[in-house]
Amino acid sequence: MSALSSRTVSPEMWGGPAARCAALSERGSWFPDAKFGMFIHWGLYSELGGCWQDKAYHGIGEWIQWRARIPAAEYARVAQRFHPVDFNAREWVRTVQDAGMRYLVITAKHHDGFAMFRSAVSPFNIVDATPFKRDPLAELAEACRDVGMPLGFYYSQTQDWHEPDAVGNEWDAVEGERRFDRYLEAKALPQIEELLTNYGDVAILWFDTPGPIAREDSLQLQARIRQLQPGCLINSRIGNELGDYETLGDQEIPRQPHGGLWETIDTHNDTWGYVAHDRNWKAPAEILRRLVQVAACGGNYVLNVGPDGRGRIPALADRMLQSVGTWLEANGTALYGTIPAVASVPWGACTARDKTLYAHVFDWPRDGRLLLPGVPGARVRSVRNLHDGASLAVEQLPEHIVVQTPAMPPDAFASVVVLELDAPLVAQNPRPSLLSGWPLRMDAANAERSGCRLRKRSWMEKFGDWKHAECLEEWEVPGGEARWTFDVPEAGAFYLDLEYSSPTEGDEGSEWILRCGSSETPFVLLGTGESHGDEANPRLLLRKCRIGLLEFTRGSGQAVAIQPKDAAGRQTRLAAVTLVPARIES
Ligand code: H79
Repeated sequence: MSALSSRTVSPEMWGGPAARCAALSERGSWFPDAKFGMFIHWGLYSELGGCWQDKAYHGIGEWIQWRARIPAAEYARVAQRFHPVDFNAREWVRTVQDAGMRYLVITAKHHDGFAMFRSAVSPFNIVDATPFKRDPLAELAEACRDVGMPLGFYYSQTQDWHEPDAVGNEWDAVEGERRFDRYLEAKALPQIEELLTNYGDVAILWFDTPGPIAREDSLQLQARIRQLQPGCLINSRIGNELGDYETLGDQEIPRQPHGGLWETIDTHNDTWGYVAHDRNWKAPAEILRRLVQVAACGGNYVLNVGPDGRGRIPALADRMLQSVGTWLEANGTALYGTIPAVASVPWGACTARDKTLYAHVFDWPRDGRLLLPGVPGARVRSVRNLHDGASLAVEQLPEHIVVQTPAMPPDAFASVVVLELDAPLVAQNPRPSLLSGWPLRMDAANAERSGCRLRKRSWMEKFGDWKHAECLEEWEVPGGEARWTFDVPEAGAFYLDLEYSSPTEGDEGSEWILRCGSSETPFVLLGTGESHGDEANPRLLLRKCRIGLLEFTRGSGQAVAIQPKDAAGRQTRLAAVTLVPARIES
């Protein structure tokens, strides 16, 4: 087993692609309905709060030992002052509940190797190495059990910077050969056994960064869990595609519906572990938008909280979570236990349950008309606001539905419009509609393409702060083309914007052809530059570029298509095209 090297690790380190739960009925029946969970990153790094020797580190705080190259023995001394006297398991669990979250996953051991639980396996644990001497996981397990909250444990199975035999610590000198099997047998497996034996029911064992872990090692971890707690779910980051459900990339919010059982994990600011100087909090409206977007794609949204070294959840985070919880208290019926409905609507997202369709409207229509894609095979019986129950007038056309909406949104964050159908929602018009008054964004993944490839790109902005985009790349010249087809229920004029990144050097950029109806128009895309700090994961500088104005007449199945005209376009990474209403009187 090789060590993680700073140049060879790609987001594949987060685990394989789809993982499936064969025994979902036994294990994970609660999981797809839960929709919203809390992640807690808490460890010795929380005591450091993103600072080491008066230097502030920006980005993910739980990596501070790695970034400051702190020798394991010196880092271990932080434990002597880790005394989280303000930790209160019941308060934390109440915070989880009040936020409307339905499960909790906490770091039992992160990459630093420090166990946040009583462990006979290694003295490098919170009970034996700190003045605190309590076992917070035991207290949390009890508090969760009392309210029926599923509790999961994060365990870093491959990286352990405290152990010479494990992966990740490349700064401390090691005598002799590194033997991963020795670490697995002597620490990881027995500590996982402790977690599965001493804390009652464990809902999830949450692994991370499998990296180079061998299949037999992942299999051994899986077997031990199945033997001790057959009801425990395992996430895909166990490695080797052995998980019961898939965890997407860190901070990855999908844009398209995604099959199987899965979750997205997200940070509230730009770190998982507490960083005192990170003030980049997502506001409640943004958290809700991300939560609803994930649910509308069929997954769970797990939002992280990083308590500080005293065991306090940052006050701002706490207040914002309460706002989220207040919204869910009123609107949760439109979220919990729902299934995905429409992939993409300009004003928000849709979920469904049986014969009910929920439209989560984040951007309230200004013209009093909310347009939804059609629901083939079903009639709309009635429409109402979830907020006040007021019924709304509706017109059902073959390709879309028009709901008459009041001038003001009933809810400040997102108003839910409830459509009752006469039959369960089975399918929806898969083609997007170009609606007057709304921009229509069409992603790379939704293009019909030839002579180019769809690739998922992930890169870091601040350290450990991941961004993701699916892009059309490797254009053939000639021959490359991407085409998007949509319906136009009402004639109108729209700007075409492209979102792309291109490393092209020089001032000329690349020349392209836009096809729309019978017209063919050349246009140019300037180079945006790209940062190549990490060859495998270049930092994309996505830029929006306005190509020009297009006029559409009414009619279904219309298209825009683009083709590179010269070789300079080959390297372009195209993320999306957006048609933006120009609001020109006809
Ligand atoms: O626990 C949180 C992160 O600490 C953890 N996953 C979430 C839930 C995580 N560990 N690693 N990563 C995420 C990916 C990080 C990769 C990198 Fe690197 C760190 C890229 C550059 C620095 C690995 C180490 C690759 C090069 C050096």
